[in-house]
Amino acid sequence: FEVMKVPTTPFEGQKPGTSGLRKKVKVFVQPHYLQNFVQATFNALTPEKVKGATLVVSGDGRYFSKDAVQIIIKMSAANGVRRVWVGQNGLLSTPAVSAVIRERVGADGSKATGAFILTASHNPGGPNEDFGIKYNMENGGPAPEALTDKIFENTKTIKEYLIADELREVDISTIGVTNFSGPDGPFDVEVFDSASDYVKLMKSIFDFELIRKLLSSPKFTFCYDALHGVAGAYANRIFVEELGAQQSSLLNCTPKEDFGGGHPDPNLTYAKELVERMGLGKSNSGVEPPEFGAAADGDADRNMILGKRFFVTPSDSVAIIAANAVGAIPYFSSGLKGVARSMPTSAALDVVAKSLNLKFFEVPTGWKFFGNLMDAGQCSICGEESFGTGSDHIREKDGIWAVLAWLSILAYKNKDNINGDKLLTVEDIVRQHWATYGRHYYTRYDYENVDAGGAKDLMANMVKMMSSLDEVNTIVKGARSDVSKVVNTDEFEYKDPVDGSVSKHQGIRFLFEDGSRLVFRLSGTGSEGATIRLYIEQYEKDPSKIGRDSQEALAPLVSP
Ligand code: VG1
Ligand code: CO
Repeated sequence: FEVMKVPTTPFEGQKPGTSGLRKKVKVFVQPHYLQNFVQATFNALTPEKVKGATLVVSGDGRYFSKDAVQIIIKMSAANGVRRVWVGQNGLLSTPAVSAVIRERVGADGSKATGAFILTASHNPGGPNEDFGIKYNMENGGPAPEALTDKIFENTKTIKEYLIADELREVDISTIGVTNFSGPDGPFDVEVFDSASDYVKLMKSIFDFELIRKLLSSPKFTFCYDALHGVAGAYANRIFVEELGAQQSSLLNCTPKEDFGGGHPDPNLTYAKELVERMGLGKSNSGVEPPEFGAAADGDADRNMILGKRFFVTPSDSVAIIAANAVGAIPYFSSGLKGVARSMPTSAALDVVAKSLNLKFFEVPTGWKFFGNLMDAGQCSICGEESFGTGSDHIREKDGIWAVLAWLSILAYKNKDNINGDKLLTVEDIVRQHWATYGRHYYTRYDYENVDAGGAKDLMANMVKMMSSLDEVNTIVKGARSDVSKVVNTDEFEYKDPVDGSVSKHQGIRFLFEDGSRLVFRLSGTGSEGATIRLYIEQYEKDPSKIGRDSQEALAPLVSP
């Protein structure tokens, strides 16, 4: 093949957000738009690093992915990349990409040096919805801010990109290697099975035999909803083939380009079918709900855990996994190195860390901040309130891992009574946890698609207001007399303990005397306008008060 230099001009707004560049498909399909971003990334990585590289290119299979894979293959060839690895049909979950970078060894002994992940995660897909792209590094984790800043700078000055335009399209539906020959030597594209490497990794972490026993217990029933995202490509292999769950326990497990028209976000609002099935919906079908239910987002890095008629908050979930990991999960048998959560996530994990005497870290929102801690051997388990949970087995959050972690805890706690009359349930485990550690009532409000300028002004006004605690308390007390006093306000700032880098303006916090907390921050994953998030939390240690409905418990903090 030959290398073409294509002249181009910059596009505005190609700034990677919390997790890559996300825009409407209509924006991405403009001529040169994707190409500019990919070339800006190659340039940021520097030609020396790109030449001879082994790149993984795949994603959640959303609309425009297949075209994007071919474009990136052609640009990789032209930029001197040695080989590109593609999951069959362009499908790889975000956690699987991370696993492939870290674990997969090519037939010739090659290892991946990085990846383009094609996803807009939990955002809807289809011709009128979102597409996204992000770059992951050699450790399997998202590019750090230093690199994404450089990529953004490059997008503002880009003048040309390199592409092997005539390269014939690679059939990504068939496993195998395609060889090409370019000016710098050979270039290969290898299409491989999307699930094998990931399944192998999961089997090395968990006791599959133990989980299998739980799933075959007559008292245990299971349900998994992939919301038509890429998790479906793994659910069948893991839950049905490896662990013996029934095929009928899988909902929406065929990956679709538009996620069946739905919003592939695993929460009580969007995972409607699962929520109904678990007995948490409005209709009462009369059918007894399963004991355990879970869902994933489009790229399968998020998870929602449900028990029968019971919702586990993500902040509780990570705390409970951390409290039970040693013992229940073989990977952690020699203990936890430390734990971490994102700032807006509730302090349930802090209490566990304190009681188990574990190293603890609070980082800004976004998984990229956990990577350094993990690489430095300081953190084993971490999580975010936004349905993200994971560990240092990879450098992304991992939806299926979280489900396997919960199944492991259930299997372990029930192991001596697995065929008995009554199993310990998800709800039992959560209530026992609250009884031991206290309960963090928690909720989050999202004000979506508001005017971007207005949202910025609102945040700026709040920063101004913060300078006077008296003024803040007058407003708070004026609204509700039954909440405690604000004793501190700040804008969260993080200094990475490993590389010393500083991230500022990560959210505005109002900390109350009784440990309650209000946090405001602007979302960094939307594709249009702005989204303001408000996180509300209240700690209750009194065992007689831990069983309340969370909306009711939080009402004083929520209602003006
Ligand atoms: C949201 C969540 C954040 C998460 C991010 C990516 O970001 O709040 O916790 O890491 O999405 O998740 P933001 O900036 O919109 O609040 V995913 O599943 O998109 O990779
Ligand atoms: Co996601």
